[in-house]
Amino acid sequence: MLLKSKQRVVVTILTIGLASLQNNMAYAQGSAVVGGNPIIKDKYTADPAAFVYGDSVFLYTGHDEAAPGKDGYVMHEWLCYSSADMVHWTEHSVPLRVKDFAWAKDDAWASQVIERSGKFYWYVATEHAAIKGKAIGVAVADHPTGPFKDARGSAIITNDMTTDATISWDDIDPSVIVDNGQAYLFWGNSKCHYAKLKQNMIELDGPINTIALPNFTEAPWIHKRNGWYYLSYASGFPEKIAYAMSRSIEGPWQFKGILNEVAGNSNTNHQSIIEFKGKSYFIYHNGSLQTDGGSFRRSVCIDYLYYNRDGTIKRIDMTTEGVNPAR
Ligand code: FUB
Repeated sequence: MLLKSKQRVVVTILTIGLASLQNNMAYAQGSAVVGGNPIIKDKYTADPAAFVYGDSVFLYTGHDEAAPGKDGYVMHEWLCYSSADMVHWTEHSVPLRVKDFAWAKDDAWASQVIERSGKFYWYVATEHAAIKGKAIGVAVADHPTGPFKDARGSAIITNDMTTDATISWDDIDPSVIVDNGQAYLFWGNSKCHYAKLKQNMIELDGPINTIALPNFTEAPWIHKRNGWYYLSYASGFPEKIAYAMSRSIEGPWQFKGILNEVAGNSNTNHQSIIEFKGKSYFIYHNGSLQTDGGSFRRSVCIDYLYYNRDGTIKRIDMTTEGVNPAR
């Protein structure tokens, strides 16, 4: 009897030990850990862009593949995740790679997907193979998870189309909105540009304009709420996220200050802002994933975003807990 109870103790200890080992393994692989920031724990994800479609949020990211200890962006593909509650995320098979654009060379930089008339348009920044510098391409699909294909066979924006910045990476970070039937493309690094898009979403419909924004670095994100247009962007370097507001999408823009502080563990912060099931979310990246996270191995995080009564936005509280399941 005594022996049996000792055996039970041993079995219990072994069971607890095994469960804890399994938990640790799951954490290391990121397979079974749900909730908290960063939201994706099994690979490095950067430059989030989300949109709501039906009952789900679709999240598109870049994929940081730089080896541990190595500096520089190594990014060849874009990833897609979906969620019905902002906490449980399903990864979809890689829907788009740089090599899907025959004219592109490398660098799957920031992107955004938008739906129009049942088609899904994915605007991406990538390096052009023939025209020096970064360029913006657009892919199209019938479903948010693809398959996506190059919608034009050429870039919609190339570096030689914007001459007010002398760097070769000023044509990056597309953000798109359809407002009262008119689509607009915003983008830029060091200068913030915008242009109208034709109804077909794959051609410019007018001149390229430049918006003066204090300390604009990159990552413009355009969104609209209650009659206000919001233009948030990465400011300075290391980056904070700042924002401006306007009653008209074509400005004038009024600078409203800092929205999110320097992450501390990543030079970039790249934001996306959405509303889902009655709450507002700030989706961004930092370098907090153990053990090799940093500026070139970034991870997408989500925290709540709160508006003041006058439409201005409260400063974001970056947390490790993240958000609760949306219902
Ligand atoms: O991921 C490459 C570049 O870093 C993006 O295009 C920028 O927004 C910054 O996050």
